[in-house]
Amino acid sequence: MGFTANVSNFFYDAKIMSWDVILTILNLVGKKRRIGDVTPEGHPGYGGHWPEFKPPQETDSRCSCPGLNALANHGIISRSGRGISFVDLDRHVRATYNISSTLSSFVPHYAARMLKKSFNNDTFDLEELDVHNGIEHDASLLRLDAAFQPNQSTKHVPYIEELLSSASGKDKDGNDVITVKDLSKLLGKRRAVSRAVNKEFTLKPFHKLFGCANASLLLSTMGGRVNDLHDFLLHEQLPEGWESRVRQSHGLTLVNFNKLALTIEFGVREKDWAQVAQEAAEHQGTSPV
Ligand code: HEM
Ligand SMILES: *[C@@H]1O[C@H](CO)[C@@H](O)[C@H](O)[C@H]1NC(C)=O
Ligand SMILES: *[C@@H]1O[C@H](CO)[C@@H](O)[C@H](O)[C@H]1NC(C)=O
Ligand SMILES: CC(=O)N[C@H]1CO[C@H](CO)[C@@H](O)[C@@H]1O
Ligand SMILES: CC(=O)N[C@H]1CO[C@H](CO)[C@@H](O)[C@@H]1O
Repeated sequence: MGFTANVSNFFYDAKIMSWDVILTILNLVGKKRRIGDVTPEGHPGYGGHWPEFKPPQETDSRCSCPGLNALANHGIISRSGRGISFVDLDRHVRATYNISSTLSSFVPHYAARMLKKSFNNDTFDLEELDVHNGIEHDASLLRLDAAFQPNQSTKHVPYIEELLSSASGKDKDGNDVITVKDLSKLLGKRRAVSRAVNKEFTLKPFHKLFGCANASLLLSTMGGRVNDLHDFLLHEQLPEGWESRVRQSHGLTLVNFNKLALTIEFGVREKDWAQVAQEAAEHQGTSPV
């Protein structure tokens, strides 16, 4: 990337970060939205009515991210998952999940840079996001490592079921809820096992944080609720009547999002899983991962 692009990226980042701090403070003083009044009027999903869910066709493009696949499965972005503009992605991620304008703009900008495309003018297909060690990385919660499953839109159902059944919390109605601790524990296990069984394993600190960042979205936007996560992770579907659990008036900011991600990261104890990892490596000859 040229010098001008770097300079313009720098100013973009600085602007976004300062604005994000302001939004975080405004969220502290602002009133939370009423339950049932989170998805903005005029946007798909208003009043809990999401456009029809249709599972993807063979030829549709999907990626490793359940949040984006769900947008395509409901036709909020193109159902084919192709020709999506970064600008539309920003807008729809923001309104569907009630993500702050700073976070919803930052991530697609990051993706556009990764793909060497223009945020304002270009489009992409969902599968393009799965460049290994671009954003997509090893030791994920929902997918096998790319070395074992090159097609990262393929869900690894046993991982998802393990995540859903790991929920140790309860909400006030007694429903199962996934907690920060549950996520730290499972990420520790994924890292230890992947490191032991995957010869091509890589996980830079920055990708560790990405993993936690994405995991944290399960807690913030989905409230960790297992009933909702069942549809969201296994079918990449927004449950009927669902709305984002983020109710702050300016949406989930980068500051809050990173704070939660770091809390998860600090709880990760890869060492606790040494035994499990060793056994997985020993069994590798006889069964897949
Ligand atoms: C704004 C644009 C977004 C982009 C470009 C994006 C991209 C990605 C990518 C490339 C991955 C794969 C990372 C890996 O290898 O584990 C991923 C994972 C994930 N994303 Fe997104 N995502 C976006 C928004 C969202 C939103 C709004 C949610 C809301 C729920 C979400 C939830 C997740 C989850 C739960 C994972 C799985 C993490 C794991 O398996 O460990 N994403 N995302
Ligand atoms: C994007 O398109 C606009 C006009 O549509 C043009 O002025 C601008 O230079 C383009 N930007 C890039 C980065 O290609
Ligand atoms: C990738 O996997 C998905 C879901 O498992 C499937 O629908 C799609 O056709 C696969 N894509 C390729 C290129 O094999
Ligand atoms: C960033 C964003 O879109 N925030 C929205 C969160 O939800 C409330 C309620 O609809 C909206 O007013 C905010 O604009
Ligand atoms: C919305 C969001 O922040 N998604 C993150 C998912 O994880 C990738 C890397 O794994 C990040 O780049 C995205 O920002």
